[in-house]
Amino acid sequence: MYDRAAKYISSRQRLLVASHANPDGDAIGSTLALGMGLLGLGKQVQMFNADGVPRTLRFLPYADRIVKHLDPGLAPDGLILVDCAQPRRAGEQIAELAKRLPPFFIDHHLLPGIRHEEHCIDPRAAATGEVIYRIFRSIDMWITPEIAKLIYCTLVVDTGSFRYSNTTPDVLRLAADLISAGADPWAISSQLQENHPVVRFVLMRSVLETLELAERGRFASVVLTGDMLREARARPEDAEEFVNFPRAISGVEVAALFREQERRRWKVSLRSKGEIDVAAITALFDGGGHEHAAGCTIEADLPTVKARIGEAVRKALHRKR
Ligand SMILES: [Mn+2]
Repeated sequence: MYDRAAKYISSRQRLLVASHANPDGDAIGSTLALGMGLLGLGKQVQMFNADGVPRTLRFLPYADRIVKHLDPGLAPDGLILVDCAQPRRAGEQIAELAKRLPPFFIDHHLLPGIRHEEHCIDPRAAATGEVIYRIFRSIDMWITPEIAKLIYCTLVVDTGSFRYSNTTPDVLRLAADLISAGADPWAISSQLQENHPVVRFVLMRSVLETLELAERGRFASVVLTGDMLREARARPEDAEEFVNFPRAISGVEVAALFREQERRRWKVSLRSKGEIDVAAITALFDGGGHEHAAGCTIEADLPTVKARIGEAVRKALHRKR
């Protein structure tokens, strides 16, 4: 599978690398690591994200190289989507381009509807950054200290700082190699986790006020409204990972964050700490994700959204017992 990526790259000269909008550390770290690696190989490269780089990730090497608007002069002969298996999730510009330039996917999630044998998708990898590292190693590319930092960041983010079950011996060996290659664990973790603007905590206070427990403490949820954002003078990205608070409560198996997108339009993020497959729940509402982290968007008022999700969670919890 890694030789497919090497082949795709070697037969192309002008590459566009993009990931999903509303990007996380794996999306941005992977875009930059791959893009910079390709530049090092002498390719013409454009790195794109429809939403740009969130404030929390701007410390990453080369972060200012990611553009929000495609350079019409590039005329790419290759389109690589990292950590993003649907062109429409990368924004309209990419979705439009993907119609004439079929994307090559580099990812660590198996996805329905994609011919995996034509792409580079390794479900054993903890992060897309790990897949990119293995592609680079398969072509004997030297890992620069900057690329090591970028890939290390993808691991920290996608393994929850080496806490989740995807923290395999291979991941820790890879992390050790990246530290040897120049990644500084504390420099990266402190930038990612101890560098928040105070408005994040003002927002957190209002969100925690909404905490509700149901199903005898097995389901916990919080709400984030547009008014809360405005009152705290916060940006949507200041609420990153808020769904992890209800999940951290003892006894909780499923956690939800109901987030107002616009009037009567709610984004629901679900997290599972136990055996409940939350992707099966969001699939009922046309959403996506995986077993432990999934999301969907529902158009209705908040009580209705809560009732629908609550009912689906109740059924899932019931099926388990
Ligand atoms: Mn990922």
